[in-house]
Amino acid sequence: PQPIRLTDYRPPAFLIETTELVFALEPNTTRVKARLTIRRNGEHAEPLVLHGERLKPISVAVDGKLLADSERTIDAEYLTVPNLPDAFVLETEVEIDPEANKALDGLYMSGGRFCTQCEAEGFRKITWFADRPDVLSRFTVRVEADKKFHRLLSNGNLMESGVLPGGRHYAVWNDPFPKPAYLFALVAGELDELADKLVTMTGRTVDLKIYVDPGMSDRAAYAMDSLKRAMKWDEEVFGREYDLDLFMIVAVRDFNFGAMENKGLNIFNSSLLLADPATATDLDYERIESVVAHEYFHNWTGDRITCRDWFQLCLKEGLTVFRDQSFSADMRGAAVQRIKDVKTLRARQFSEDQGPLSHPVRPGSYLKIDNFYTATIYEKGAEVIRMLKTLIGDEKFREGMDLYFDRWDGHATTVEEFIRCFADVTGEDLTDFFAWYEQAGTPNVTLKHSYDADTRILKLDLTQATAPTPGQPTKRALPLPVRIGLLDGEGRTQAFLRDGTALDETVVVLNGEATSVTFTGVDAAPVVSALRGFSAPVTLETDAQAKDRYVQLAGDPDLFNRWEAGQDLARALISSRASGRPDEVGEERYAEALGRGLADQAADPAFKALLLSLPSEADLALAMKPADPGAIHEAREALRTRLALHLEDDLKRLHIGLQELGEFSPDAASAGRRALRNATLDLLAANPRAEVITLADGHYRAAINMTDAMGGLNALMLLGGEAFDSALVDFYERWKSEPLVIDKWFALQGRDPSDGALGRVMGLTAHPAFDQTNPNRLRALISNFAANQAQFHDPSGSGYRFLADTILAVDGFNPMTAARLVEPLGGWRRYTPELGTLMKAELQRIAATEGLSKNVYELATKALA
Ligand code: DPP
Ligand code: ZN
Repeated sequence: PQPIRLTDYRPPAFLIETTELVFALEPNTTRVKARLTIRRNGEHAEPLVLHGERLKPISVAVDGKLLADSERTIDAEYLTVPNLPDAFVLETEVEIDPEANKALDGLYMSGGRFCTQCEAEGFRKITWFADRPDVLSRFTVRVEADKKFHRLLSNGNLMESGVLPGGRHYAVWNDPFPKPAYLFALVAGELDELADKLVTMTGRTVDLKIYVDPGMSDRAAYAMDSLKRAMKWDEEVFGREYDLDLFMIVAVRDFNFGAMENKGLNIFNSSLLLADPATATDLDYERIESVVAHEYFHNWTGDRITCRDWFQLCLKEGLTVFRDQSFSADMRGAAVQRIKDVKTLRARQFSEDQGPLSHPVRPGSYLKIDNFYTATIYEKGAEVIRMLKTLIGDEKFREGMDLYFDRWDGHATTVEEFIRCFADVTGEDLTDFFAWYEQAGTPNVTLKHSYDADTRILKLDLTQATAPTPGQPTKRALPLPVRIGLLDGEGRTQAFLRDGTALDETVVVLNGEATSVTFTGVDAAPVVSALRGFSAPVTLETDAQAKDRYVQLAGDPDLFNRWEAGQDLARALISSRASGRPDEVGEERYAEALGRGLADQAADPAFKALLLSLPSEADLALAMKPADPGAIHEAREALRTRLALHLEDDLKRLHIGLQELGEFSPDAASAGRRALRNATLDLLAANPRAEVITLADGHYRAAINMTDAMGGLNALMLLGGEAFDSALVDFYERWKSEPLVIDKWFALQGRDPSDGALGRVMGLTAHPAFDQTNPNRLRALISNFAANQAQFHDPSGSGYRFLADTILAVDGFNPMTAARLVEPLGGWRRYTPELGTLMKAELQRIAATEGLSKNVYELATKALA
């Protein structure tokens, strides 16, 4: 297969001004009629080439005249019609089979309902079209179906509806906003409605409707509340108002993505929409809030202004993630949100960047764009926007955004044009900054400090370097904002002078390979608190000593760095253990510092919960070269056991003291207390004894919400034995009719770090409730197992073989989801040679398989290159 390259971009040869579609829905034989008004774009004589895949052709007509077979060509990917006038009407009819569509793109069925997923290239599986984001068209959609499909939904406004002969009915929808085909949506089926209203900033009333499985509308209440808060927030923070009179969300159970921002009709994976205290955890609530906001925010950053081509994906995704992170920070507290976002970035993006699949935020080529919905495009894309805001300041950032909305509303554009808006409002040349979009890899920054007590001068020397990544052997220096403050030996903030100005904190911009900066008036030997708030997506090495980290852990006013100091200390202690040199004195000291952190009355419980959790095994594996997951797991557990022993009384006291007495509330403060209480139990479980088993069992059985039930079950899993076995049976029996809860049951067992996990996971694939055609269920078990460092990386290689077998099986019907399972094998070069060889062999076996999808082929071959 030939890659598609950014440099090959050509404007569309034809534009489609209006699109009228008629769907006669039937599970196996849906007829789709399209009437397109088309205009030649520029002076040329090229034929019309429209995308179309898996379509059964019925007819093609131009300006009312049916075309003979000789007048057009239809192959597996295109409809080609030569010799056309400059403006004409194309009418086509095709037949498709939604029920057979297990790839879950285009039109398919989930739970007996029709639904669609068109991003990135699903629309071509519905009808012939210019399925590219720079062809924007006005859509009118008529949906006809049997009355048992009682809601008939599409984008925009409902124009008309009524009954038809033969027990059928219809609805006609019109979307006044021109949009690319990837934002098209259609839903038909039996659904309950939760309705609400919102009055916008200019006083317009918008109807809000969430459609869910019958009987589930109560569970959409939190999503509705999140939607209303997100709509108000976008008005207040970005000045953006909603545009249609109706905004709809539909939840479906079978979905490749998390959710999709179709104009006026978002479609959600039900796992990111439905919640009540009994069945959803606090993490579910938090994700619902952020994803509902994310998809809503796309209305401006994605729908009204869309991407010229798929290389610009970060234009909408990185920016919209930045917007949803900012929203969550305002809803839930900036420091805790930032720590969680950085944890995700490190776990997903940093590991991607250290492997063969490393790519720039704006990639230059691809085989399947589906493979580029990555942590780099999303999470690093958001970091780039955050840095831009740090570099130019809040006001200029807002001015630039306003200009972007003004200048590009209603268009498909590029990252260059986005950045140009900020260059225009600041008058700055942002050419260097643009390199963040084109250069892959995580820069490594070093910081050295020298302090002269006599002159009270502090000199900081910063350098940066980025290791080569595939296709980019040499790297340039990037403009890097490093936020810095100083503490004294007691942890108090020290003011200092920079160019004569007294400051508590400053941003040093590392603009080349090396930069030095001098602060004067520094009264005491400083502890340098650098990269505050994680001001750039880099790895940082400093000359700080353990004693400096303890000063920061005790009281850095920048809560990100306070947390980070603890993580750095833990990383060092775990790596000493993993290399056979445990630092027992250091471990005691660390435990004592954590104890003081827990006792700090001023600190937020959610923050303390983060303080208590050690760096993940995946995070530790990134720092160990080569990585030995077994040794990391042992070392991390050993440190946890020592902490549990040392802090036992504190942990038990907190566990009792934080017990919830009142009503459940999903708010951030209550969730923070539950997180801390569950974190204490998690740590106590590292020191297994009968007493702790009783405690965990009591926690599980007394739980009146899913957060605590999962906290108890997780602790029982870590403790193992009969109590865990019986709780697992109890949990399943209790929740077997709730698919989202049973996903959690599978996920937990995928994560089980105890020996024999693979055998149990393989056994679970034969469980009657396991269904590999449902992406949620598949990922619950398989992706969690592949992230289970200790067991997936079993020295026998059996974990790798199992994953490869699963990828090949799933590729037969759902390539997009199969491809997302390849990544855990991709990091093979980072592991010990024994493990790496076994991982590589499985990638080779995958790549050599006949009939592989482009999706899996691309990732497997890139991982081997
Ligand atoms: N639906 C996915 C998202 O919102 C892709 N656009 O990120
Ligand atoms: Zn998005």
